[in-house]
Amino acid sequence: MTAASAFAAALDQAQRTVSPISQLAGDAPIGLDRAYATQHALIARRLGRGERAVGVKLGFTSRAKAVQMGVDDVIIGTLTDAMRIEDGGVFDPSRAIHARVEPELAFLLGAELDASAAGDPMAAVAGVAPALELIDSRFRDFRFSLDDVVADNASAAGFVIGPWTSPAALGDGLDNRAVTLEFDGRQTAIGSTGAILGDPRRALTAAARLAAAHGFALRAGTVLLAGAATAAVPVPARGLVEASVTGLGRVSVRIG
Ligand code: OOG
Repeated sequence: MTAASAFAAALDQAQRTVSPISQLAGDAPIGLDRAYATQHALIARRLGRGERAVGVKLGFTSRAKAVQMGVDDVIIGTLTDAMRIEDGGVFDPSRAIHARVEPELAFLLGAELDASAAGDPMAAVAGVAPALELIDSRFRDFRFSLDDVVADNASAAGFVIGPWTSPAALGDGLDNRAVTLEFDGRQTAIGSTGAILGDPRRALTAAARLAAAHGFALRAGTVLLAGAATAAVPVPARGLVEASVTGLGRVSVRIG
């Protein structure tokens, strides 16, 4: 049986050399536990090179994404400081195999988010922001099983966070706000925050459950990407990609 460390080495090499690889175990699934062990080993390699873990991301919290990729379980991955791009900054698509972009919502934890804690998970949230996520599967043709994509750190490649709004200033709920994705001012995708588990606050509960089950920490200061509100769109060769969420503002990244 191939060890998680060997899978991690292959995924790490694929990312660093921008060369896609075959799915990890073909038709024989590697199993969710070994998939998360692989992801942790992959992140350990990155932390060993000096990166810092700064957050987590959820995948497949929306139907649009689950249908697009043919999987239907929510998954969790790790964000490092090296993946962060400042709002309005640049993403170089030549560093990715076949990058796609998704409009999202981000949470900033002001306190530890604990799966066993009762009550409103928003109590642990210090800020909410519009976000863009760049994903890039290390697997050929962007095709994978659930275990593969877990091992591949949920396809994480980059993320951009817009302006934070404090929960006290949010006003209306978070469950029905329009989300748009624009390329050079042209609308490319439109969705609703309600696409994220019916209400993105449920992403907090899901993250707490997955973190407890699979060995992730959700401490104060953690950024949490709640998952895409629309299907992912291939990044253009160059140009400006922007997302907006009603009442939360805009966030952008320049491709090129
Ligand atoms: C996996 C990542 C999914 C989301 O927001 O659902 C994801 C992928 O589709 O490659 O980030």
